[in-house]
Amino acid sequence: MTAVLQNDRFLRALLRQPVDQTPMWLMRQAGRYLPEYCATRKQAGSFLQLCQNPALATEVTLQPLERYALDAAILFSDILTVPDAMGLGLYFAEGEGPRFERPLRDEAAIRQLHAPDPEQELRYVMDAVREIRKALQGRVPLIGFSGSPFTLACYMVEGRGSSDGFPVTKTMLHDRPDLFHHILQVTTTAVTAYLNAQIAAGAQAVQLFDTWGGTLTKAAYQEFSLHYMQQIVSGLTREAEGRKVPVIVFTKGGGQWLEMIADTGCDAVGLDWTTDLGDARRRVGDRVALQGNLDPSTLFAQPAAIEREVMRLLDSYGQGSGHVFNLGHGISQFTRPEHVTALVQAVQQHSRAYHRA
Ligand code: 1CP
Repeated sequence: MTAVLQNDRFLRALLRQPVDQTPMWLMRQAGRYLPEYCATRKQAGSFLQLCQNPALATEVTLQPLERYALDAAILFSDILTVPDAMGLGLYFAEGEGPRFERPLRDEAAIRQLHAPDPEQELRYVMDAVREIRKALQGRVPLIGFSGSPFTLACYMVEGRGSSDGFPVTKTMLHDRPDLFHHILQVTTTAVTAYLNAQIAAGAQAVQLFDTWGGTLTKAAYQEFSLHYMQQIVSGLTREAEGRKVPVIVFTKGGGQWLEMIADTGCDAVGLDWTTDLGDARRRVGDRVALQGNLDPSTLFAQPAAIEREVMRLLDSYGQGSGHVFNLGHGISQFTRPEHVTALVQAVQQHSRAYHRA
């Protein structure tokens, strides 16, 4: 028997149903800014071993909930486990971020690409979802996630992160759009099956992380990123355990394209901090909920400044449901945990006034 959900503010806000206060969670809420995360990661050996160990992944997923009154848990994993399961060989060079042993560079390898079976090659992720749901005992909902096909393809072709705009990937996009589309199509099949398997295993909402879609032109964004995210949204299981399973689409740098993103059929659009929350609400109307969008660097400032920024954001969104408070991108590893306490308290304290009917 699955435990009854005790706090459904997050799921309700994503569906624009009334709530008593604005729900919140933080992108990368489990991570290196928490000393207890660093201790568990050390115990696991490496970041990848941590992801592949369902008991330890469960432990770190719950760590931020022990400290802070957050309204959702997010599966502890990484977007790059999917290309790893497609045979690219993920590894982390110490202090240098993710790398692939076999990046996609030649046509033969690209034509052989196949979508993994989530309950086989990604079994450890599904086991983690099941174990986290048990450990949560209905305290808050669990978010599952995946990278968008375009964002995954950036790492798959480049073989690593990039500080200068993924030049190898962009070259393939322009010179061999047929090959690049093939990668995106196989990855779309993989991501759809992966998210549906997470939902079957117990994920109660899912988010697509399109971290690099915002580096494209409008036309290229539509053709190479949005088109595939829309296919995924259409292919997802939208109800489980008698409740809707909301879908959040987050394109970093996607502020110019909110209406198009809302048209994918998602329930909520994630915003980075460069878009004004109030303007975004006026643009999308009652089509979707909005998630975001505190600049993560605000958390380096003193609690009084954090509180001011929270008040400004809540006021910018205004009265009523449909807002999930979050950062505009992942929390920095250099954030002081006490500053997150100040953030969570400020959202709790000041958001109630916006939900009195
Ligand atoms: O402990 C460590 O050293 C690893 C740091 C780390 C962590 C904590 C990585 C490596 N991934 C994660 C976890 C992670 N990644 C989560 C967990 C759930 C959470 O608490 O939110 C999620 C949702 C991700 C998603 C992810 N991984 C994205 C999309 C979101 C974003 O931040 O833009 C991307 C682009 C990645 C790739 C990745 N994995 C790790 C790093 C350092 C990176 C970025 C690489 C780069 O381009 O520089």
